Amino acid sequence: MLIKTQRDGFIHPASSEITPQLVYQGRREMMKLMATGAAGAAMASWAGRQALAQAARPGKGTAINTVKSAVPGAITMDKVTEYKDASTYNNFYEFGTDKADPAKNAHTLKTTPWTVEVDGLVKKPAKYTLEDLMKLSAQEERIYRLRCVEGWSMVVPWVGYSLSKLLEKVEPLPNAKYVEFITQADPKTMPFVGSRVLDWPYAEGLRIDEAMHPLTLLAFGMYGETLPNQNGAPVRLVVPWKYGFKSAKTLVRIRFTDKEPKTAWNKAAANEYGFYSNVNPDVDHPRWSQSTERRIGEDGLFAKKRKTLMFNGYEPQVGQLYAGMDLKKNF
Ligand SMILES: Nc1nc2c(c(=O)[nH]1)N[C@H]1C(S)=C(S)[C@@H](COP(=O)(O)O)O[C@H]1N2
Ligand SMILES: [Mo]
Repeated sequence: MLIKTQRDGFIHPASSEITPQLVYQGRREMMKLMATGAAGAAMASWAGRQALAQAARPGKGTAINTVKSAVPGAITMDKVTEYKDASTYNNFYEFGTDKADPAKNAHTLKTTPWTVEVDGLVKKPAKYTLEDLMKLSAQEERIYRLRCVEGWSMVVPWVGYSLSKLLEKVEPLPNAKYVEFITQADPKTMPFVGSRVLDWPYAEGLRIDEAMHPLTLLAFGMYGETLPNQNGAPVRLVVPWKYGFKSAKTLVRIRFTDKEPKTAWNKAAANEYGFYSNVNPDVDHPRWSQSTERRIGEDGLFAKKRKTLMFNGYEPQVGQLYAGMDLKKNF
């Protein structure tokens, strides 16, 4: 009980003072816990990591006020990846295929004005300005693991809210079964749109129950600030139990459909990238194993040390979505 109170009592302060105040507050929370003797090692490290995540703020983006997420599984105890690693080692093919390319090239992305259209099989199709979209629900901080199909993973304090908050607003029709995510494809501001690696726009899809799952995050920021361009500004998806490519960046349209949407990587190589793409250590990529991963900034550049977990460790939260399915066939 005490631990719950302590956690819930951890509220982010407003804007300009975030860094020093949170570092201080994180420490104070820890001290209080130690003093009462109620601090499990886990709780102490949770507070510590909150402080760490905030201390890593770069101070370049605009601060976003957040509340701590109450969604089960939304805060992992893993050590938060350094901001500098999470923002310089990226996949964002619109800006090049090298991991260092997006951080170098994405400054040309134009994020204002920005609108996101939500339509298809819904009663109330709508078009949101970014500002309206950001205000639709309270911005939460969630610390998620994200695992790339290529074998690296990161732990990022994302800022956003459950995608379901948006999807409910448009009132999906009974025949809507899937949600398609369509991203920006502007050759004027995205130098590699038009390259033959992928079909543009980069598109993704989820089954409706996956899209509505509270862990599926519509993200506007990370590390307490607006997203840097290379991480998918101004708005992206984060689906923590699936391989990273499902987490589409620069969203412009969300469409409800009755058929499984075509997805960019599945179109590029259907035998390598299935529709579900749940993180699964037992299903190898045709060209490499998926049983281990390398945590960026932690395990050394060439070491692959960590065992990959089923559903990226989110099995307690999402396992039941796939009850009775053959996950080797539906990879
Ligand atoms: N529009 C778009 N979204 C994308 C990609 C992309 O190339 N274009 N790459 C995906 C892949 S493969 C991964 S692993 C994650 C990486 O997110 P990060 O750079 O924020 O870590 O973004 C995903 N979203
Ligand atoms: Mo990826």
